[in-house]
Amino acid sequence: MSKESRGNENSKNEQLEQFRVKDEGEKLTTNQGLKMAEDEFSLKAGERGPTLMEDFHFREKMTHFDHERIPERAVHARGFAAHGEFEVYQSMKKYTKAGFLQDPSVKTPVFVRFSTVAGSRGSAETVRDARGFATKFYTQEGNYDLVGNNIPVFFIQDAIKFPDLVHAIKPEPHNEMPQAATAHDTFWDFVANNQESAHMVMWAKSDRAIPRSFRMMEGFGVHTFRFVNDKGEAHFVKFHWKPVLGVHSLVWDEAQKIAGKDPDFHRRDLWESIEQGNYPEYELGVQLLKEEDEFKFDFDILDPTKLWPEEDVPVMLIGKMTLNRNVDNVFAETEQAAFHPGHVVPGIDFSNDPLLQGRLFSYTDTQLTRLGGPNFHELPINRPVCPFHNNQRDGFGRQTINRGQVSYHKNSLAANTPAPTPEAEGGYAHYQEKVDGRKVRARSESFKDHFSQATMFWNSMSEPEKQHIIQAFTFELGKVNSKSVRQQVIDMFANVNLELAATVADAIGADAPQGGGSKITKSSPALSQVNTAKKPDTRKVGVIIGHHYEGDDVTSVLDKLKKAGIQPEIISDKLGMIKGSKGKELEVKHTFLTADSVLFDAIYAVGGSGGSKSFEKEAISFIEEAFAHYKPIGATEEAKQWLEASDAIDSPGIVVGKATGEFAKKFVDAVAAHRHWDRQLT
Ligand code: HDD
Repeated sequence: MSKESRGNENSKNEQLEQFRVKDEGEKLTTNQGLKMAEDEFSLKAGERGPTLMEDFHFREKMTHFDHERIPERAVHARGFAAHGEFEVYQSMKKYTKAGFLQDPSVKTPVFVRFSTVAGSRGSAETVRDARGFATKFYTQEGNYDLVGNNIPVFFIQDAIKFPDLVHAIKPEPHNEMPQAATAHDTFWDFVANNQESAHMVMWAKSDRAIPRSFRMMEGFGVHTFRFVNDKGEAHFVKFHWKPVLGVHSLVWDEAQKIAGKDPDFHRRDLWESIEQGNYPEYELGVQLLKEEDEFKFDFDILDPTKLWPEEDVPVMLIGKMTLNRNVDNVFAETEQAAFHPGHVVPGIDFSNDPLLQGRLFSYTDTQLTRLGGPNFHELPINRPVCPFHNNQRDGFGRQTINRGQVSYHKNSLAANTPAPTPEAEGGYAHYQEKVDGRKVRARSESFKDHFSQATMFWNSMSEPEKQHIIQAFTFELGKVNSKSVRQQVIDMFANVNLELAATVADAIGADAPQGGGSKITKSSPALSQVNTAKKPDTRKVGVIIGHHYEGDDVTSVLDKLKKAGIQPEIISDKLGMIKGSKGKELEVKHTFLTADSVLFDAIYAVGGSGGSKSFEKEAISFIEEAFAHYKPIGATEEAKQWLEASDAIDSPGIVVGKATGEFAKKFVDAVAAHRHWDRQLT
C-alpha cells in the first residue's frame, strides 16, 4: 500500500484546510460577498430618524447574531479539545483487523475532547466530577470514536436509567442550583436509591474527580467491547489511556479556589502545553479476554459498574497518542464535534452491556437537536478522511452535492452503486454472536453485587487517599439538607467500609451505621495514584522575588529547573524587570494580584522584599497555602524567614539552601513527587 492510500497523520489537517478562512486584512462584505461602505450605522430616515426595513445589512448581521447559540450538550457541556495523532506499537492483527491498529509506520489523525459531565458550558473546570475523554480516530476505514471517561466504571447498569441519573445530578429544577456539583439532595437521593452507583461514587469522591490536568488523567472505554480478527475470532476488550506524565490530582480546597481564580484552569493548561510544544501523550492499553473466559470472574464482564483488576487481566500497551495542535476555532471544531460510541471500524464490535447498547441510540439522536439536523457528519470536524457514499439525501444544511439520477438501492441505472463491500474485502459485518432469550425487562442476577468492587477500590487506596474520600463524603453530605437522605447514604456505604461510613456519620451528625461491613479484602494496587509515574516535566513553579533582591544568583537554579522540564514563573509586587545581585535580569510574569498560590505546583521563595511588610505578607500567604496543599516549597536562606513565619519548615517537600546545583536537584525531586502527603499539618 502506498503511504497516500494508507492515509497519513496530516490527512485531517489537510481536509480542514479547505474550510479555513482568514478574515484579517480582507474587505468587509455581507454573506453575499457585497462590499459594504459602512458598518457602524444602521440605515435611517434622517440622522435622528427610525431605522429602515430596507437595511439588508443590518438585518443579515442581526439575524445571524440572534441565532449564534446552539443547545449545549445535555451532559459534558463544558469541554476542550485538541488535535493529534495515534500510532500503534506493533501490529494487533492477531486480535483485530482494525486498519489503524496494524502498521506501526502509520500515524492516524485524532481529535480529543475532554469535558466535565454535570456543569453547563460556562461552568468552572476544577469541580468535583468525572471527566469525559472522547477520542475520534480519523482512520482510512472511517471514523472510530472511543467515547470514554477518566473513571473506568459507571453509575448505572442500564441505559434506560440515564435520564434519571442526569436529572438527579444536574442543578435541581426548582431553583437551578447547585451548578456543576453533586453536593446536593437529589444526587445523593439517587445514589441511595440506586445502589448500583456505589462503585462509581467511590471513584467520584476520590482524587480522580479533581484531576490536576487533562494531561494527567487516565481514560477508560468503560464497557467491554470486542476485537475481531480477520479469521472472525473475537476477544473481549477493555480500553485504557495511560498518561505518560502519570495520574495526579488537586486537593479539594485548592480545586474550589481555582474554580474562582481561573475557571479555565484545565483548558488553559492544555492549550498552553500544546502551544509550548509540551505535547500531551497517552499510551493506549487494552485488556484482552478470550471469549471462553467470559464467566471466569466473580462479576459479570457485561456489567459497566465493574472493572477488570489489572493484576488479574494485565493491560497491554499497544500504542501512543500525542496531542500536538490546538484548534483554530473552538465553536467550529470543539463545539460541533459529534462523538458516538457506535462509530466503529471493522475489527471493533460491541458487547451486550445494556449501558452500551442504549448509548448506541442516544448519541446520534442528541446531535439532531444540538447540531440542527441529520447532516452533522458533513461539518468539517466530523467528516471522515476517507470517501463516504450512500443514498442518504437532503435535510437541513446539506452541503454535499450528490450528482446523478439515482439515490436508492437496489438499482440498475447506476449498476447498483454505491455498492456494499463484502466482509472479506473490508466491509463492516457485525460479529455473529449467538443470542437466545425471552423478551424481559429485567436485570441479570449476575449484576447484583454492588459493593465488592467498591470495597476493593477503598482497600486499594493509600491512607491520604482514604482521608480524601472521607472528606469528600463529609463535604458533599454536609450540603445535603434531607437528614433521611444523609442517613440512607451512611447506611449504604457501610456495605463498602464501616470505618468510612462511621467517620462520615460522626462528622455530619448522622447515626452510626447499624449493620454493614464488608468481608472483601482484595485490593488492586493499580488503582492507587501512589503507584503512578512521577515526573517534574511541565510543572509550574511560582518564583517569589522582589525588586530589591541582592542574594545569590538564582538564575542558575532557574536554568536547572527549566532543564528538568519545569516552568518557573516570576511573581513579584510589580511587573517589570528585576535585577539580580550579579546583574542578571529576570522578567516578572505575575503580580501578587494576578497570580495565586493555587495556580502553581510549587513555590520557590527567593527574597528581595526590601523590608516591605506588605510584600512579606503576600509571600507568606503564598507559602502558607502551598504548604497546606502539600506542595513542594524551595527557599533561599534569605527567604527562610518567610517559611518560619508560615510554620512551613522542616517538613517533607521543603528544600532550603543556597542557590546551588545540589539545591536545584533536591527541589526538582520534590517537585516531581507532586505532593508531600506525609507532611504534618497542625
Ligand atoms: Fe455519554 C456525551 C461518555 C453513558 C448519552 N458521553 C458524552 C461525552 C462523553 C461521554 C465523554 C462527551 C462527548 C463529547 O465530548 O462530545 N457517556 C460516557 C461514558 C458513559 C456514558 C463513558 C458510560 C460508560 N451517555 C451515557 C449513556 C447515555 C449517554 C448511558 C444515554 C443512554 N452522552 C450521552 C449524550 C451525550 C453524551 C446525551 C451528550 C452530548 C453528546 O452525547 O453528544 O447523548
